[in-house]
Amino acid sequence: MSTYDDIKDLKIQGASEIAKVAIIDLNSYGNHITEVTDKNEFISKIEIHADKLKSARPTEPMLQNCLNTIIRSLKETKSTDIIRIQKELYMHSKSEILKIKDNMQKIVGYGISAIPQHSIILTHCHSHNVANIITKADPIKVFATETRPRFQGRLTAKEIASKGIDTELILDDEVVDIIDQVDIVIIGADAITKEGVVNKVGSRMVAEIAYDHKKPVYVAASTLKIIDKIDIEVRDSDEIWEDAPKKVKIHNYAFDTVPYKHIKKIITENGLVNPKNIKF
Ligand code: RUB
Repeated sequence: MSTYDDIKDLKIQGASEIAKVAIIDLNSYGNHITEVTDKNEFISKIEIHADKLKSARPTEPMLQNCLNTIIRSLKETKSTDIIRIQKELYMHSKSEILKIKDNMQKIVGYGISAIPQHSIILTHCHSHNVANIITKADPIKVFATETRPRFQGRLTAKEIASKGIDTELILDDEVVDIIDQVDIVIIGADAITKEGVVNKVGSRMVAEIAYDHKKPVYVAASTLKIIDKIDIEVRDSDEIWEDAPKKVKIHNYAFDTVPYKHIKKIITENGLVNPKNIKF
């Protein structure tokens, strides 16, 4: 199986992890390129491979932004020697990965500061940023939605429970039933767009319910996820119902957009940011 397949099939999930793995794959692909005669030919192969990786999850600006930065930097090189350019590819790849890790560390720090002591938290799907914040913040209880159809909420529940935190997995449809017990909602993001924050389908419902019940919604996301607008990935209907009758149409959008009206703050590497102050 290729990295493309692993990303497409959700063996690797979550925006930050997808971006990191794709960068590693691009670097490794570049280091195995032989029989090219010049820099342009090398970069054009890299671009084709990067486009394929990006197409595995079209709603992932962090993946797109990081790969684009690497390619842009490669294009600026004065080197003509392919071995030298391969070394530069390695350096640019390393620098993007460090940026992702560094941002995540800062987001965890700011995230902890946003969570009052002894809180009950609700989260949706599985976000590496959110899971890190929650485990460090040590809340008294966490509700995790199961997150149909791929059940990433089980990953969240398993990870958080393994740290000794009281964890309860709930049906996505139960959010409205437990929201009054919750102090704070915290979700991750795949994209920060002009229209709102794009995250796993169901995020908009969770945020709207929280807003109606006067519970603050925080989004933990690196600014590497900023993009003007993005197409929402449509996934295979089999994920929802494998042998559905042919006449039944199935809708399987992977993500939805949470309007900024429903978000209190975005936890970025620069601190707790009012969505109005995000620069596009
Ligand atoms: C995962 C998802 C996560 C964000 C957060 O969706 O919606 O909330 O990707 O990412 P999927 P991060 O499981 O379809 O990839 O891990 O960077 O916080």
